[in-house]
Amino acid sequence: MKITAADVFVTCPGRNYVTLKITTDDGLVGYGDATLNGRELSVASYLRDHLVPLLIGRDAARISDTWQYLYRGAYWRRGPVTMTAIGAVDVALWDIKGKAAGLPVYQLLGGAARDGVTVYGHASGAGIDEAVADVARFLAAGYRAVRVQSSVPGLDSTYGIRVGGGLTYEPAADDRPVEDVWDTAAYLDFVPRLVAATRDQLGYGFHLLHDVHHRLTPIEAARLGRSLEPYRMFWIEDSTPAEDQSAFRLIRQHTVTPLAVGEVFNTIWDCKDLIAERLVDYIRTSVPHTGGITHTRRVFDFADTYGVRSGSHGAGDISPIGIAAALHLDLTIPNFGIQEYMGHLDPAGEVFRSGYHLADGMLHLGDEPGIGVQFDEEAAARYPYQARYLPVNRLTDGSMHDW
Ligand code: CS2
Ligand code: MG
Repeated sequence: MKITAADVFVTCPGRNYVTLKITTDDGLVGYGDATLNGRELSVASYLRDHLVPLLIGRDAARISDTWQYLYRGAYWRRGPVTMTAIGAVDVALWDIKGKAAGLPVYQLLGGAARDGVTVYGHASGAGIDEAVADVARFLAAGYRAVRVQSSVPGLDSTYGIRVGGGLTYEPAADDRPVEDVWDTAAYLDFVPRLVAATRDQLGYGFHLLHDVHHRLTPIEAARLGRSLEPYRMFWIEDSTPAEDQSAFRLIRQHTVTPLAVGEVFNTIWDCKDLIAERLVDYIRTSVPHTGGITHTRRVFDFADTYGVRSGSHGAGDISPIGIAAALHLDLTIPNFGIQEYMGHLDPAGEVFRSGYHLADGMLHLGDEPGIGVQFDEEAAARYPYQARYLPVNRLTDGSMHDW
């Protein structure tokens, strides 16, 4: 089963996605998600210019060897671009292996360990009333877990708030990011009120989550965690800039609110201390950005040793191929925690046809062999790449702030 071709597609059906297609000499094709929000073309180039020539002629069945070859062989290990590119190759090869075996990938990973994959949805609003009403809408749709975000009073814009019926938080296409203004004091005063109102009005019969987007100092995060303790959060996410693992030691000393981090990590080396010291409760690395199924499985297995559960990142900038790949892993691991699920904008359904579906607050995979997502090249060509960026943050005095 030799690899005869590997092609990279960049498409923007509502937002940008990068897809790798690997073809073998016996006619099988496998797909991997190579999307890295705001840096899509870097991964496309890494694949086209550096990995595709190495893949041609390799045995598609040797997933583990190919992973090691690409990781160790680069010399410049790790980093989001490298690991997303390796992840796309890995998932495409798992897709091929499943198709060759006539089995969904989760069967190759040991079979289902649960009936479905519990997901959390993204509720948001321009203020408390709108946000609480949006949480209620998710609960009425059967979700068992909901993340709540709201515009912060006094700030012109707050990232993570849905505009209209849209499923994207990034501003319209532009060649540079918009600049938001951030005020930590206003945020810290507001969030406990948002969470209290959500619990007061909707009760405790569901899991409630909140994403801080890496914007606090350790002691501010500790204060937030403590102030939310009465409301039994499922987690607070990314409370401090994630590259400083030692920050979590301080947060941990002050609060029993569960902590989650990991969407910007890309290898086990980014989180091994957090896990081994039990500084977080959920590790949110994602299959596409963490070297694919092969490496993300190692992260989750290691986490299980320390009682840390998975919490896979699943924002809309992960394509349906990346989401499906995560679901195959979620379904099989012992320490599954929760899967984020934001969904995709309408035109994405013309390009990607996924076999998974949502029922009772869980995502369920179909029976198709492999990863189970079809990619339509002609539809993809109708939606060319558009430059789009996440916003950046400045404080009220004009200083750059963490985003
Ligand atoms: C967020 C994302 O889903 C999340 O938890 O943090 O919206 C994140 O900002 C984007 O995926 C970044 O590309
Ligand atoms: Mg997040």
